[in-house]
Amino acid sequence: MTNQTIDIPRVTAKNMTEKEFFYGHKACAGCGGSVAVRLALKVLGERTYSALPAGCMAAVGFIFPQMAFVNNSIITTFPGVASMASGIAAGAKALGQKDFKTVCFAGDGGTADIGLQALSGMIDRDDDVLYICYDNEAYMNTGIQKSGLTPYGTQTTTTPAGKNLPGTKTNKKNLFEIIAAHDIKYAATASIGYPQDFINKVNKAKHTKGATFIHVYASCPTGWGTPTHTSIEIAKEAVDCGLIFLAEYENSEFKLNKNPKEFKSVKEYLTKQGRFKHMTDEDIEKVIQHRDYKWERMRRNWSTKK
Ligand SMILES: Cc1ncc(C[n+]2csc(CCOP(=O)(O)OP(=O)(O)O)c2C)c(N)n1
Ligand code: SF4
Ligand SMILES: [Mg+2]
Repeated sequence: MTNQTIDIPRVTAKNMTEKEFFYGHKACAGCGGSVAVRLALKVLGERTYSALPAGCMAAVGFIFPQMAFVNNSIITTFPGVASMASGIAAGAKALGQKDFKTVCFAGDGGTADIGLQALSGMIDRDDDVLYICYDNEAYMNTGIQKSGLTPYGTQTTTTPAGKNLPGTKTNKKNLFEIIAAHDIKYAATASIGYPQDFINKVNKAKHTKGATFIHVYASCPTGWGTPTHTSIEIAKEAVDCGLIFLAEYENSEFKLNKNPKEFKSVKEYLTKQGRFKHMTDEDIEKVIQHRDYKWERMRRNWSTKK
């Protein structure tokens, strides 16, 4: 589908509003999901309706009477965030409202597993909603269970690791390409470790009429077993070692935004996280092989132009 976004005013840390729309929440120190929500709302502005399914951002943001969202926000059913957001966008339009944006903030479980059907419908109808999936690679709010976006090797409470137990045995679902397969107007991957890139993508989606999607990698010190002060660094390292990629899908084409000549060490990235501590060199080699397979395919088929 063609996307006709032209001359979008650039938003940076320097010219971004000083207003806050998500603060006073009860997220753990170093929570990457809360960074993603905060930054996205600063780009989208106060005339934004947010819809959140069950998950950490809903749990930490709606503790009555200490509501953390300044803009209009609602907790939705777990599988229905995208359809509720479609309804909000349609309702506001029917009331004659203009210059508003509707956004979903949903976790990896809420997006790649439980909410996928409603999300697919929202994109198919090209409803005017931006859907942001903050990916902390497990169902964190209920105590770290494996989701469809938990990567190979990860220890979770439903995929334990031990002498005879390997942790998660499957690879992450290829969510970005599942979304792109709908021929959506605009979709992107991002990481809180590359905040300007994330801001640019939210800004592009803000100025795109119709369904848009951003999959943002968001660290979770509690579920990952990482020090709270390393959340941004570790989300950057995930990209630098090639396990997470920065890309866009627009005008029916895939584009790699970052195509490094050399990757940083996967082993270093994995071994500093409690959730991967049990992994053997052989396990790590499997992760590297899968990364290389994916990158070979992306580099062959996707645009790498700046
Ligand atoms: C229909 C339904 N099933 C299960 C739950 C329990 N539940 C609440 S939050 C949550 C975890 C959500 O995980 P994710 O979407 O990845 O978001 P995160 O908590 O990691 O931010 C689960 C399983 C629920 N509230 N509703
Ligand atoms: S458990 Fe993880 S995702 Fe949830 S609030 Fe804490 S750091 Fe954030
Ligand atoms: Mg999650």
